[in-house]
Amino acid sequence: ATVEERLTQRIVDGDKQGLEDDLKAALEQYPPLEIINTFLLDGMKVVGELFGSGQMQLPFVLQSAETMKAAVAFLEPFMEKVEGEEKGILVLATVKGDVHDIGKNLVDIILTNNGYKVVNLGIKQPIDSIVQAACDCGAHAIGMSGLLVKSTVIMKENLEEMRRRGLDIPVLLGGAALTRRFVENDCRAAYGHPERVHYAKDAFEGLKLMEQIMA
Ligand code: B1M
Repeated sequence: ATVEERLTQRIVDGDKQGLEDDLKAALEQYPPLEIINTFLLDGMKVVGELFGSGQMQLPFVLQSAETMKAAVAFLEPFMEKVEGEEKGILVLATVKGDVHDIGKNLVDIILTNNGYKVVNLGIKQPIDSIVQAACDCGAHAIGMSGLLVKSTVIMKENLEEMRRRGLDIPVLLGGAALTRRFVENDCRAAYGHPERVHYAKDAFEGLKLMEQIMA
């Protein structure tokens, strides 16, 4: 198999043995983010399909996730970083009840490498903690991630709560279960400032939106 195929298969199999050697070989041909976005995420897609159709059990999904995290951690130091003044502050969290954090952490890495300060609160964060952190650090935006269908409902409730508190801070929403339509119809209507609620399909769109917010 080619190095590209091996990397995808390593994510599917949750196989870390020799992972770094394959990543090093791939780095000779591709920039680190391309390795993540193509070969590694292709593997996660397969894992999602196998799990969704009952052909893969949860402990193996966890192993795949750990392999993905190890790969991202290995590649991180090889990524290009923008030097200079801090461009803005984002408070970032996976919402209450949700443990998925690979996508959220990619958003953190990409924004941090592009000059933003990211206050990454971690997983299962209730809205109180998110709002508190945003106030404490003077955030320019709040980013919420969530992969479960349940989490999309939580995001909407969070926006309702923020509206009750009279907040007007811009919000980025992302995660596999979200759709642009749900964000633009339901989530926007829940917030006092609909035009400040944004859907980010992927981490790069998150960066683009942050640049727009700070412009
Ligand atoms: Co879970 N899981 N999982 N899981 N898991 C999904 C999400 C699922 C779709 C799998 C499936 O059934 N096919 C399904 C959800 C179904 C639903 O809600 N309808 C599911 C389920 C059911 C569950 C459990 C309930 C299983 C159980 O316990 N019976 C459980 C939930 C626990 C909980 O949260 N309370 C569970 C647990 C787990 C593991 C712990 C084993 C593991 C997570 C490990 C971890 O994250 N540390 C896991 C994994 C790995 C997955 C899949 C296979 C892969 C997720 C992933 O990391 N993708 C996933 C399948 C899928 O998503 N189709 C699945 C790669 C990642 C880069 O993508 O996070 O979408 P993603 O991020 C993207 C964009 O969405 C975007 O940028 C990234 C790309 O650049 N993005 C943002 C994300 N957040 C953003 C925020 C932004 C901007 C962009 O700004 C703020």
